[in-house]
Amino acid sequence: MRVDIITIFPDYLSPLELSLVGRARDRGIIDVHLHDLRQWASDVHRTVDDAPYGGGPGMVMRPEPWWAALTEVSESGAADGRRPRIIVPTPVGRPFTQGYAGGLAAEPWLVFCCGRYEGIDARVIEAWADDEISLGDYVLAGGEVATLVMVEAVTRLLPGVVGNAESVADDSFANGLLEPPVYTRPPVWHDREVPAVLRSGDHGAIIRWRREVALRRTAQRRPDLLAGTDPAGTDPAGRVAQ
Ligand code: 6GU
Repeated sequence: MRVDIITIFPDYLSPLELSLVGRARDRGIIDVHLHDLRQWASDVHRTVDDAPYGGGPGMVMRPEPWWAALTEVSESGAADGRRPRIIVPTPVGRPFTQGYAGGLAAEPWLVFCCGRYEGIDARVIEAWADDEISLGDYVLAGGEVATLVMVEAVTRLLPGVVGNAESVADDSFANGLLEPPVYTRPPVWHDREVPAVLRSGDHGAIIRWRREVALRRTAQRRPDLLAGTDPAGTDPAGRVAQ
């Protein structure tokens, strides 16, 4: 999979050199390209923002550098007849979910557009974005951290990245339930015992116990998951509504 990230803070994405994503890059499973948006700013000051039409606080990212960046980045793969899926992280997007991550993992090429300030001029988004995606109901300073989250969630779904494919299939949300707690040795620690069933060797009983605890945990912490009212973001083929 190829991943392009356009940002005014390429250094913000340096965690992608580490750990699971870093190893996937070393092994050629994902090919990450970071781009500094200012390289497409045409004035001497490399300005990428301007005041909002209609007034109000803050600044808006100007359309010209974004348009030039997206044109050049998209064309860089056009020789292979490829077109990227273009994602804009934004608090006004549809929710990011495990199902949506799974849909992205099936794409050959993703482009993340990291906005700052009050956001990117809406004409860029109308013309270029396939999806506008939010991490949740809170506001971050820009799309960079959200992009880190999405790239990590997608990378661990790519074949060969996580050793045991079952550990991905069992993840919280993969089956609609929160995972049960886990334990390792020693069997007693600070007067706290590992549940006897997990040490019983009775595989059927262990499966039943885990399912029961997962259900109880989900009912207590995330009743919305049991109600099946998961918002539109789980549609892996979902495109931004125009
Ligand atoms: Cl994707 N971006 C920003 N700036 N804030 C957010 C977000 C994204 N998701 C939740 N808050």
